[in-house]
Amino acid sequence: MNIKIVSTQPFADQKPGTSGLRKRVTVFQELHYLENFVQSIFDSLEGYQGQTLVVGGDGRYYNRQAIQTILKMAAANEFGRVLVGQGGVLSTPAASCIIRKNQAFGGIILSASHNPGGPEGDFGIKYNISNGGPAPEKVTEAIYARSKTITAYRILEAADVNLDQLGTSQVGSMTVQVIDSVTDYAQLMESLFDFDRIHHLLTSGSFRMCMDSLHAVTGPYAHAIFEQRLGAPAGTVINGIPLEDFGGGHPDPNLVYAHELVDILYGEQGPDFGAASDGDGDRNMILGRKFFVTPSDSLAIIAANANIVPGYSSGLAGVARSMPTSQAVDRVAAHIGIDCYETPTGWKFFGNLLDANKATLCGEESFGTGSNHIREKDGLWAVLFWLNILAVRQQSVEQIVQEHWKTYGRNYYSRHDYEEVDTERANNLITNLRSLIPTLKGKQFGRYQVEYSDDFSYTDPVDGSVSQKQGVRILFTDGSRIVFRLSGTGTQGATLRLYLESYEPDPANHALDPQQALATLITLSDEIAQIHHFTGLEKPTVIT
Ligand code: VG1
Ligand code: CO
Repeated sequence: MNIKIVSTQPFADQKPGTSGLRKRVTVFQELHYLENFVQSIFDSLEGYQGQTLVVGGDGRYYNRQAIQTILKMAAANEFGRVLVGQGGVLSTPAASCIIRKNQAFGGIILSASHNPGGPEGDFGIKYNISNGGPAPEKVTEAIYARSKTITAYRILEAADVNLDQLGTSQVGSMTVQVIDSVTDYAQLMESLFDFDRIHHLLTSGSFRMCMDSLHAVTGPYAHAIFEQRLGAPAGTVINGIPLEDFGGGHPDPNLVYAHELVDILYGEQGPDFGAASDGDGDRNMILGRKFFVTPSDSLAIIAANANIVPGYSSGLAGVARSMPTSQAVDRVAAHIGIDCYETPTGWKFFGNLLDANKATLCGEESFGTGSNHIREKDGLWAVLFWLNILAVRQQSVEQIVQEHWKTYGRNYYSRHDYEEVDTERANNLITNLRSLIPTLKGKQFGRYQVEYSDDFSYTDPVDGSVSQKQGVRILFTDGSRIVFRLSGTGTQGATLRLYLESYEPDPANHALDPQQALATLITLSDEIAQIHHFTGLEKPTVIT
């Protein structure tokens, strides 16, 4: 067995963002770049020798090469066993499921999620801990600190592993097990939802659905679950063959990028239900016929209907949402009488709440929903949750949402993204906003009066860790909010995200277009933050 100790120099830019380290593929291909980061992960961990590591990715370009390197480095660093998805493929939720099921020490997930792939696209790498969830900040900070001082990495000289063949092989003294990417995950889904009832719905002839996998990782999972197990007709899953470059598309399930699905659902005689998922399968978009469900509403509706879904019928311990996510779920929590937690953006902040059984359901406005079944958000889980609700309630998606608004009121919501802004200009905008915070309280802007403003800071109720500067929020006396933060997942310049929310209790006013309902707040946001002035952009690049 020949372990090489390779000398290297640190890279200054290996700071994990909202969800792991994301860079252009070409950056990851630089000499030692991937190896440095992987060794920095291992160097930040303790007691993994002889233990199990789960490895898999969303199948994007460079996935296979990266996995071969990681296997040889894991062997040289004395892991005992690696479980790797067939073809190197594991959706993010499946990886989380497999870490938990096998009591693995942790996992490495290769994905840049919804960012485009291919040789000119993005790549990413993320470490998940033994609970199956993204490493918390103290771990990602340790990895970053290590990456700045690293001088060498360890790698075994060995032949590549055949990732396509199920079964066990050796890399030095480490065992590599190539496992089916879908089986464990599909079993978990079957344990949570009423598959018989959903099967009946999908085979009744009166209900049609369309699932768009956007040429990304959920294709095989969706085929196995919806078409094979639940009886939906062949062709229900579209764009279901994962491609290394996602067919040149943007594997982001929203009204802008999943336009093929949107056209189908908004076309004549469209299906009753439509859904899409992202590059690594943790996001979801839910559509009814000619009807879009915002992710924030979806979370609230899932919470309100959890009692009719087998895996959740014994009640929810609590719910959690990221700070920018709309307060629709808060109203449901108050109604049921359970706690609602507000966390910074990124799934890593939900882990402790789920582990401590303080929250059962979690969600983000960015098309992410999930529960304590794993420790990641889960795209197909959300689709199945909706199917279960539809199968029991026998109403349309639109009817279910309208009834929800009638009961709880409607939280109009939208996110405006300003992408590829010059980093310095974006930082200046935020610095300027922060300096305004002390002056805002009580100020009147037309019909809006500022009740409160701050730069969101979160103290984890379980371990007491504090995360500061998580977004500038301005709350108004009528419950409306605007929130500003910079993205932590982009790879080019900076992305400013503006989150807008206003609450409308009166059902007579529930049929507005959100951009219209939020128009005054949109103008106000520019007035306060001078978005146009600082970014140089006339209007947002993406509105969701
Ligand atoms: C974005 C979303 C955030 C999500 C993160 C990872 O982060 O806003 O809610 O958790 O992506 O999602 P940011 O920092 O760019 O706003 V995924 O599907 O990339 O793992
Ligand atoms: Co994702």
